[in-house]
Amino acid sequence: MLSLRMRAEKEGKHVSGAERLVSTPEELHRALRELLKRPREYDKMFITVEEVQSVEVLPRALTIYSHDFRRVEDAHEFAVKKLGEEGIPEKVVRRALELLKAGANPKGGNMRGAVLMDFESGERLEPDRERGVRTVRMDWKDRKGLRKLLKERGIKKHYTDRLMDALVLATKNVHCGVLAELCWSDDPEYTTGYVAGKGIGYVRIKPMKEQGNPLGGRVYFVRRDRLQELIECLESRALIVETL
Ligand code: PML
Repeated sequence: MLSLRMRAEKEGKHVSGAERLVSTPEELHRALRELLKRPREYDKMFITVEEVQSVEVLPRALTIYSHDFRRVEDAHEFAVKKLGEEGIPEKVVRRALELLKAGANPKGGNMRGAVLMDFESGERLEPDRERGVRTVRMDWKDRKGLRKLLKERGIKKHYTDRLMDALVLATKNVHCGVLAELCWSDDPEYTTGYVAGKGIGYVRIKPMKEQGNPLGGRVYFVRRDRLQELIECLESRALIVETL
């Protein structure tokens, strides 16, 4: 199996990233064409194709829920409540919200990967604060079949790769031992974000930011012990999720 990864930059800043696992040359070409079209604007793109030896298979993804609010403030309060249900203290969630609002990269703007946040103290634990930690090497077994399933369940009228990419990523995170996650997009036009965890599932929340705002990213709430094992799982182990 091959891992295909894309990330794009504009003026030195991360703008887009995506990931696929493929088994045949045809799938590789199809996925490559799709990922090349993904970033709206960029001046540099990196494509990595890499052989992966062993792949774990997970039967189901996290369950999807969706909630819409009128104001960003209300959406954020709801995120605090849901992450509280997953055992993340309010003050830690508020710290994470402030971090993503301000841009978590110490050099300004977005990070390429995620913040690792100690779920008890709110301390940042990722070894590199510009790069963060990237969850890679995960994909769906059958993307076509998922379109149908999503439609049937009335969760999403139209399948989007963005939703499916985020869901498979959040599912891998929980599988690796991330306690909970907070995310919204760095795409200025996309205001839906989510919180996720083993108990609460994948909870889509809109709007997590104002339209036109280019800041976004991910915070993973983690236990500080066994950090190296967690990072190794997120960045190195390959995972296929079978269905919703
Ligand atoms: C991203 O752009 O990578 C983050 C997308 C988060 C929300 C996806 C969704 O559920 O629509």
